[in-house]
Amino acid sequence: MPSASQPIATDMIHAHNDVRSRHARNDYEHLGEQLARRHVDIDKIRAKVADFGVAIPSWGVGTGGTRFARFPGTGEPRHVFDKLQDCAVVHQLGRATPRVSLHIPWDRCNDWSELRETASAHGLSFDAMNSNTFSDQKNQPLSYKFGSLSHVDPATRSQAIGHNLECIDIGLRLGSKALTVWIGDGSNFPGQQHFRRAFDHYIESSRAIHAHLPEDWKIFLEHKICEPAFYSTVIQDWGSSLMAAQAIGAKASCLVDLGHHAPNVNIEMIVARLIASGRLAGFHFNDSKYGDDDLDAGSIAPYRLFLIFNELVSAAHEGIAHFDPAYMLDQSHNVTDPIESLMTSAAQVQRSFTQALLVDRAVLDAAQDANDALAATQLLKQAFETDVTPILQVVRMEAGGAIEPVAAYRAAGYRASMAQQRPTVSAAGGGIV
Ligand code: AFD
Ligand code: MN
Ligand code: MN
Repeated sequence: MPSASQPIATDMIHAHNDVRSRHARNDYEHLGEQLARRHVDIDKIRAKVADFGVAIPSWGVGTGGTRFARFPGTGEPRHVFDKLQDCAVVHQLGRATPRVSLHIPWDRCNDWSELRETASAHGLSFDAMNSNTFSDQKNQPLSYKFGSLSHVDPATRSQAIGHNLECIDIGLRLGSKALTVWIGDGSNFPGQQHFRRAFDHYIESSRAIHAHLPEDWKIFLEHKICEPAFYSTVIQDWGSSLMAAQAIGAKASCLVDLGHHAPNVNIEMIVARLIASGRLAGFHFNDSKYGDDDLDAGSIAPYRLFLIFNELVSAAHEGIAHFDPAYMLDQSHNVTDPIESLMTSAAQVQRSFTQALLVDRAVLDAAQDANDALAATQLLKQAFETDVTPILQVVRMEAGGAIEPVAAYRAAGYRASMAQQRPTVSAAGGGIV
C-alpha cells in the first residue's frame, strides 16, 4: 500500500524490479568488462553516481505553460503539500532528487514546521529558496513593473529587499542554506534605464540581502540575457553576474541557467571561467532550441550537457578551491506529465555526470599538451557515446528505486489516482505556473 513517505507502493516497485533485475545486472557486468579495458572501475563510478543528486523545482510538478496559454493536465497539485507528494514520487522511483527548491510566494503555506515535517516524512529536504520580484502579488503596495532591486524608487527597492529577507527567514525554518535571486529588471527601450545607475542600485540592494544571510548561507545570482525585459536586463550575462557577486560579498556567487544565454554561446567555457573565479554557484538545468525554452534537460543538446559536466568533473578531479556547485532542474513541462519529465531529466543529468567520470583526465591532459586535437576530442566522444544506463539502473535499484522509473510510474497509476483526488483546474491564463 502507498504511504505518506512512499506514495508508490513499494511492493509494486519490487515486482517491477524483479522482472528486470537479471538483465540489469547482466548489462552492468558487461559494461564493467568494457570499462575495465579502459582501466575504469565500474564499481567506483557507481559509488560516485549513488552520491549524486539534483534538486527539483517545486513549480516543476505543475504543468507549465507559455505566455500564450497553459494546458493543465489531470491531478494537478493544488498547493505546496501536493507538490511535495509529487516530488516524493520523483525521488522514490528515480532516487536522484532528494531536495526540493521552493518558490515564494508560489509555495507560501500557513505552517512551515508542518511543511518541513511532511518533506522529511517523504525523505525530502529543501534546497535553495527562490524569491519572486518579477511579478506583482495581490495587495502589493508598490509595483515591480519597472523593476525591483534596481528600481529608481528606493521604496520599491526596499520592498523587494524585504521580500528576499522574508525568503531567507522562511528558508531558515525549512533547513535551506541558499537564496536564488533572479530578477526581471531591465528595459524595453534604449534610454529607458540608466545602465550604470540601475546596476549600482542592484548592488546596493543585494548587499542589504547579503548582510541578512546566516553565516552558512549563500546567495545565488541568476543572470539571463532577456525576458521579461527585451532591450536590456540588469543581470544580463555571466560578466554582469560575476561583477555583481564580487561587489556584493563573499557569500555571493553566479548561477548558470542553461537557457539564459545569447544564442550559440559556449556555456561550458563560461562554466570554466566561473570555476576559475571561485564564484560558480551552480545550475538550473534544462534544454532549449531558441531561448529560455525550459525544455527537458538533455532532450535537445545532450552533448552540451555532457561537456558542461566534463568541466565540473575536471574541476572536482583537480580539487579546485571553492568548488561546490548546487544542481537543480528548472524546466517547464507543458506537454508531458511533469513527474515523468522530472524523473527522465534527473536521470539525464545523472547520465551526463556519469559519462564525464569516464574521461581519463591524464590521457586528456597529455593529448592537450601534445596539441593532439583529434585524440582529445575523441576521448570526450568515447565517454559521451558510452551507454551508462546499466550503472544508473543498478544505482536506482540498490537505492530502492525503479529500474525503469517511467514504466513503474505508469504501472502504479499515480496520475489517475491523483485525478480522482484533485479537482481538474481550468486552462485559463498563461505563464509557467
Ligand atoms: C524563470 C526564469 C528563471 C528562474 C525561474 C524560477 O527564467 O529561470 O530561475 O523562472 O524563478 O524560468
Ligand atoms: Mn532558472
Ligand atoms: Mn529561466
